[in-house]
Amino acid sequence: MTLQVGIIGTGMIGQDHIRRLTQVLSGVQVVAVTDINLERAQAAAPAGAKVYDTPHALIHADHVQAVVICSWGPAHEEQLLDCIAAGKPVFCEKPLVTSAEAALRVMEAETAFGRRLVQVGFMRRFDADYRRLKAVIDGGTLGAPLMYKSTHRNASVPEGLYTSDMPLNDTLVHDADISRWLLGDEITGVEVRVPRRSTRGNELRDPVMVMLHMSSGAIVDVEISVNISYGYDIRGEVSCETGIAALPNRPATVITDQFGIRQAIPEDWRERFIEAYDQEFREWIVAAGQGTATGPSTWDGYAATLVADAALRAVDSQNLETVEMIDKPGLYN
Ligand code: NAI
Ligand code: ISE
Repeated sequence: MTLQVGIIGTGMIGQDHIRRLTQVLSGVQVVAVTDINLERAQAAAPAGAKVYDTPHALIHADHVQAVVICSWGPAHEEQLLDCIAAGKPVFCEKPLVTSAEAALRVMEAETAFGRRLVQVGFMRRFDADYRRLKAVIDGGTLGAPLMYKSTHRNASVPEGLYTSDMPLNDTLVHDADISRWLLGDEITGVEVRVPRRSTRGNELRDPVMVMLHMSSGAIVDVEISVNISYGYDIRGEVSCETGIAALPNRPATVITDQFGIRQAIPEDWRERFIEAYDQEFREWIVAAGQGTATGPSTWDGYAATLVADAALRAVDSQNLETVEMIDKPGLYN
């Protein structure tokens, strides 16, 4: 069976997902696209796909069996609620939504529907290296995880479009989600420190150091730098009671020349996580074909949103800001 999907938002990641759904993966066909910029939607539409004027029209079109949301974060809530109202499985790029209240509204709609429909685009959970790292932690041979260091460096971000809140409410959500998943723990508090500012981002608050306090007592320290220039560098190292487990350096051709011996560094998230995004969609296609979702859920999107909110409070207060979650609905167990 071929899953017929509609894509909302045909910007950078929307185009990359269209490429993987049309040229890389099987069992799926992009049959519809839309964007507030209709010219961009027309240009990105693969052969045979219909361009819709609005997300609502795309979501409710009979030939669209499942939806992929790649629009900006503030647009996600309305589009998610519309997909749930239509009873259609939906893959939504991170962040799920941009406020805790909005996350609760999506959760309420999904729990009332009675079946998981929403999958959030936390692709690190599908990355083979992160999965191996988790298997070591879960295996217990190194004892309990005590500390985790999560390094998240972007070569650059679009000037003017990427604002000072975004390291904390757009970028940090990946580190928050992977920390909860790797350590099997919940985040209960957030601290933020702002070191000397990089001049490369002009007035942008960059870099930031974030400390995530976990319910077990473990502490996660996150470095976020978004204008580091040399490449997209993602690292992770877990300190356990009797040993350390870390992500490997990415395999890359070793170049030897007059500048020394070196390996290329990925340019951005598209390159670094290419296989993770492929695997994320492989698993989504199977689940959506069965009318549901897998992996990161609305609950996980809610948790990451609470952490972003707490981080924004913490950067102003310079205090430890607490994260308080509602009781987990049974749907997400
Ligand atoms: P972008 O700005 O390149 O593209 C967003 C597109 O959505 C634009 O074409 C815009 O016109 C369209 N759009 C915005 N609001 C809309 C609406 N209400 N209805 C229809 N179309 C609308 O942004 P980019 O980088 O592609 O990011 C899109 C989403 O993907 C964001 O939520 C972002 O956080 C997420 N993202 C996730 C990544 C990951 O690693 N998982 C990497 C990059 C982005
Ligand atoms: C972007 O939206 C992503 O999700 C990338 O994975 C992240 O590294 C980047 O900082 C975000 O802006």
